[in-house]
This record gives sequence, C-alpha cells and structure tokens, in this order.
Amino acid sequence: MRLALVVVVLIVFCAIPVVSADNTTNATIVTVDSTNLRFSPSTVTITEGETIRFFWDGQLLPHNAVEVNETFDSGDTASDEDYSFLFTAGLNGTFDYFCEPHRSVGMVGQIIVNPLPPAENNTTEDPVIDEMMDDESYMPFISLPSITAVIAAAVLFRTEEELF
Ligand SMILES: [Cu+2]
Repeated sequence: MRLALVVVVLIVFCAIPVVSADNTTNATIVTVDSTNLRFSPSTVTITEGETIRFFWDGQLLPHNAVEVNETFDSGDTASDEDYSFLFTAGLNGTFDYFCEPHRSVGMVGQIIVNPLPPAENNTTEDPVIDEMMDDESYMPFISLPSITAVIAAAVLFRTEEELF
C-alpha cells in the first residue's frame, strides 16, 4: 500500500513541472542580449490576448522596461527581472519601450500587437481551439502524465489488493 502511494506521488510530481512549464510558453519572452545593452529580440509581433514577459537574470547592469506612454512599466531596474504584461483585447498597436538608464545608448524595443481577427471570420473555425490543436505540446504534455498516473495507480492498487 505504501509503495503504491509513493510511486503514484512520484509520477504525479514528475508530471507537474511539465504542465506548469506549458503555461509559460504562451508568453513571448524578451531578454537582454550578450552586449548587456540591447533587448533581445528588440522587435516582437504578437496578437491581442498574448503576454510579453521581460525576463533576465544575472545581468552585469540592472535594466527595466518602460513603455513610452506608460502602458507597462517593469518598475525599478534589476539584474534579475521577471515581469509579464498581458495585452488584453482592444489593446493593440505599436508599443515602443526603453530601458531607463540605457535609453540614450539605444536600449529600446518595440512590440507590435495585432488585433484579433474579426468575429465574423470565425464561423467555421475557432482560432483558439485551432491553435490548441496545432500546439503539439498542449494535448500530450497535459494529458499523458495524468493518464499514466491514473493507470499506474489503478494497476498498483489492484496488485496490492490481490497480494493481501
Ligand atoms: Cu538597460
């Protein structure tokens, strides 16, 4: 009984990092390149409803990311940053941003946010469902570990019952 529980718990714990990692892949990551004074990539194109994640760690120089019209602001400069901003529906266009201490030396970037396609074009296809089906990591990575854990639990508990 205890062995079965330990095995099931281990399987479930192994599955958790895969599932949570999948959530962060929806964000487009902007980091700092090897020159320490440039965003990388400096220009990104996303769609409404998507997230930009400013992420860097162990930087020699502390940086931040501030949009020119203060649409977003990562706050104080930091050598380790993990700041996410969601472009909600209706928030589209071109967003220029910069690193406050290094703006003058060209540490600037641009985010182009495309509007969602008009609703009337979605009568035959749901783009969200479509995207989920296209994303190979979606179905197998979430469902496979869960199914494996359930099967393993069922087999192990059954074996235990037969033994005792
Ligand atoms: Cu900077």
